[in-house]
Amino acid sequence: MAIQPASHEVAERVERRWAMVVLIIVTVLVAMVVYTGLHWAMMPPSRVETVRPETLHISGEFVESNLGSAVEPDGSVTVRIVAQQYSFTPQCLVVPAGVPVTFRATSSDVIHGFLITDTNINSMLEPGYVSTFKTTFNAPGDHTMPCHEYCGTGHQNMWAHVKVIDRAEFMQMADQLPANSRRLSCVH
Ligand SMILES: [Cu+2]
Repeated sequence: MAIQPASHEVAERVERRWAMVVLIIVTVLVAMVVYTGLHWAMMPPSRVETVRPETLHISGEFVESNLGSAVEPDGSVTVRIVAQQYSFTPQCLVVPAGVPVTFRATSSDVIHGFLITDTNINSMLEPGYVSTFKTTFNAPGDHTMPCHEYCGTGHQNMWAHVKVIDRAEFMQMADQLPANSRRLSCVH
């Protein structure tokens, strides 16, 4: 009859094996964070900017008439967005290709997700905080912007469109805006 190893030896071997598995998982996850951070410029927000979610619609930069795309004096574009259960305002964004675009977005109720397909934009929108993101769209095209953070029973229907158009066309649209409005969107 073979000599059975003592039970504590077996336990030790099994524990060491599982600890190794955990160590490998943690190492892979850290490597993924470093890789996406360096190569896809995917970063957590670097600063904290607060806003009062209960007065978004009354005053400040997130009032409805101020949402959408605006051309800044330096030629860059700022897009302001509000997420709420279960839609984004505006529902259709229009931005120029080849121009630095800054997104400023927040939520008026619960946590929502902010992701634009085929770009490095992937963030969370939290009530009380402004999420900012800078990017440049290389080429004209259509992207979708789904909410990818479960936010309630209507979550799966929550998404918006992003239309990237030619720079000259965009600037022409911006020039044709009425004097009382500086914001562009493709919502009709
Ligand atoms: Cu949502």
